[in-house]
Amino acid sequence: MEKHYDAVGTVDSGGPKLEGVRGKIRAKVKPKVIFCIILFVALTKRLKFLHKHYPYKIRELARSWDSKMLWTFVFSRGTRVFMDQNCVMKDPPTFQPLIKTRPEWQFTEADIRTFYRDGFIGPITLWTPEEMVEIRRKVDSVMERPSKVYPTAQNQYRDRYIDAPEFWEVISMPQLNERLAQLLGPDLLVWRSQIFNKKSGDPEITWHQASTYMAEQRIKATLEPKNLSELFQLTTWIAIDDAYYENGCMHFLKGTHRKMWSMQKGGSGYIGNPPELAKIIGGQGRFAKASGLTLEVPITADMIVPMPLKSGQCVIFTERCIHGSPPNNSPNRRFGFVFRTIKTSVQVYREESIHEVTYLREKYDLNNWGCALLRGEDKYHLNRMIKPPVYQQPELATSSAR
Ligand SMILES: O=C(O)CCC(=O)C(=O)O
Ligand SMILES: [Fe+2]
Repeated sequence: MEKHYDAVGTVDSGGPKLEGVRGKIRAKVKPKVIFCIILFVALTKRLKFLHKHYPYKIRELARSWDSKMLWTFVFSRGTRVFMDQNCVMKDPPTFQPLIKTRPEWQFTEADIRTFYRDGFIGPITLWTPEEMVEIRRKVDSVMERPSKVYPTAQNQYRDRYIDAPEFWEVISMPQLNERLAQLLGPDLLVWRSQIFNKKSGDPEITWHQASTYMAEQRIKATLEPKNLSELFQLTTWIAIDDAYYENGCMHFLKGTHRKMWSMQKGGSGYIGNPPELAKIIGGQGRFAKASGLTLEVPITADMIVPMPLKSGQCVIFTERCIHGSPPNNSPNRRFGFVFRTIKTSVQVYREESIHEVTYLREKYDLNNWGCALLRGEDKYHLNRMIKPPVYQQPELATSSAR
């Protein structure tokens, strides 16, 4: 075999001119190939014992990036990338709800199965329109106060569960955490809350997904679960106002949570020729413009699930399920209150004092940040904790609405 190769090489050499070209190519390619080989060897998990001696960025890369992520990036010459940790989401051993609760909050086995099939569950009714008048007033009042969590940040609405008792009151309602516990287990932490106030005329939020929120720092996972392939995090999206198509309600691509999809640099926000709605959400809105990347997911009409919500309803989903929302073409705001929950075995922001969200060019000083115990017990003690703020007038009785 080797002899044949040599012979072909000699016969096909094409004379001194071609040899010269080959030499030039070899001279150019070799250092790159050698660099890649060294990088792969250095980052391989087999050399884990050495990783602690690497410079910070290489060390974190070795920890969060697997070989598929590295190969994809290097062999596409940086045009394709995994923006989050490559992993699969497996079904649990049983679809039985993980806790028993009051009948009006209890999911059935079929509900849990549907959640694992689709990646989300909703709409779920939490509060009546009458109860929402007071909740809306309280949530809006927080928006008028500056944040004590990140006083110097441009975004004053992030993680206000830490300083705003009105937010904690909403998040900690049993009709919410009893449902989350059926999917995630009895011990729960809140690690982030956000406001998605899409005003009239605001653009779409383009298709995206996350597993460990690695996209925020690119090389380092934000969440570190014990097992990447099980469910460890859930997002709850609560409609403070009605959310419907014209004001840009949430949309999901059902079933896309099973794996993390690679992304290509630039592009139009979608691949191929998907239905018009997929193109609208794929558009050039905030997320796409900021990251300049397109998810390599072929979208068909049957995958797209709109999630219009009445004020007081919510949807619970895994952030791994691709989601996004069209522009707000209505005269009204579309106000979503979002919080993110993890199992107590997940570590957040390991060794970080400033958290960077690279695609938004935002930085958060974590000095006042901490997780809050939402339910159960924290047996792991992996995270810095805060004592949730208590609202002084607990007159907001839990609703019996489903
Ligand atoms: O509010 C939206 O349209 C998007 C929200 C979202 O991406 C999230 O909650 O993870
Ligand atoms: Fe999201």
